[in-house]
Amino acid sequence: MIDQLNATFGIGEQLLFQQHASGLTQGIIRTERCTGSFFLLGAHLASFQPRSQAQPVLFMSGEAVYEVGKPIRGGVPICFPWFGPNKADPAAPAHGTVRTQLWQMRESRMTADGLMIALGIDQPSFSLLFRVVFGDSLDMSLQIKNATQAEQCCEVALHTYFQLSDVHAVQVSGLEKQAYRDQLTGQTVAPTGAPIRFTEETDRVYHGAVAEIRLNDPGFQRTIVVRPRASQSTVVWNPWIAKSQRLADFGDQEYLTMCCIETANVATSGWLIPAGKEQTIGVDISCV
Ligand code: TA6
Repeated sequence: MIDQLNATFGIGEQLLFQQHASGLTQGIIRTERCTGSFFLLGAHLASFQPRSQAQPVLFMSGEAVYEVGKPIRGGVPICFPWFGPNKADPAAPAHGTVRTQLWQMRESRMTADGLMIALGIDQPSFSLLFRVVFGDSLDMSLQIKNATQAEQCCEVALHTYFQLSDVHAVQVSGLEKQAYRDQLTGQTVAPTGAPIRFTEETDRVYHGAVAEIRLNDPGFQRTIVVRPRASQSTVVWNPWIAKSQRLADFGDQEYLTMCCIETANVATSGWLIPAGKEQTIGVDISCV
């Protein structure tokens, strides 16, 4: 399996496949622009660090579980075809089915912008193709094709976990003019006009397209710039103290060094894709 992957998709020392300690198959990227890694499980991006950065951009929990059928805590889980609990089936896995299934490598090559990989998975109703360019920035595109003869609805989220120096020191700007649904209270909250700072459990779905969101982190002396594409929802999450203690695959103190800014189309912004048609959501993540 590993030898076959390296023979077909490996790119010298720049893209190597290996077996992770857990037994999962992992792709390791080392280029002049960045380092990175991903798992075939869930097409899960696990790390990204441009050469310009002394700190990783993506957060990974030290308590993460690496097992087929279970989600990996951190990096970029792909939530599809629903977000959060399945409203019709409480027994169904949270955030859909594809993040806990094995995807297949479809393509890998060097491009002008960096090292591109593409992974795919075919479901009964949808075919997904996830393209990622590891360069000076991290650029993700998830193409969702309706593989049936009838229109299909779906939700999607690129559930990105960011590494922080200190959650108390950061602020998130770019969503000041967006109303949001507070997932903890169910209330819709009017635009605040102010950047987001984390002082408690935060779980918000902001509606409306935005050009960019800036995560300013003075402790790491950087600002992470998130540029969504074809996204009408942005989810902002930090579990804070009590929820961190309830999450078995997340350290009790890890809320201090992470937050999620998720590029999504969920709830009233979910997609209705006509028969045989496709939609693509994307995001570019860079550091300045
Ligand atoms: O994106 C925010 C959220 O929906 C939170 O409510 C929390 O559940 C988080 O996702 C993580 O979900 P998970 O199923 O990965 O534990």
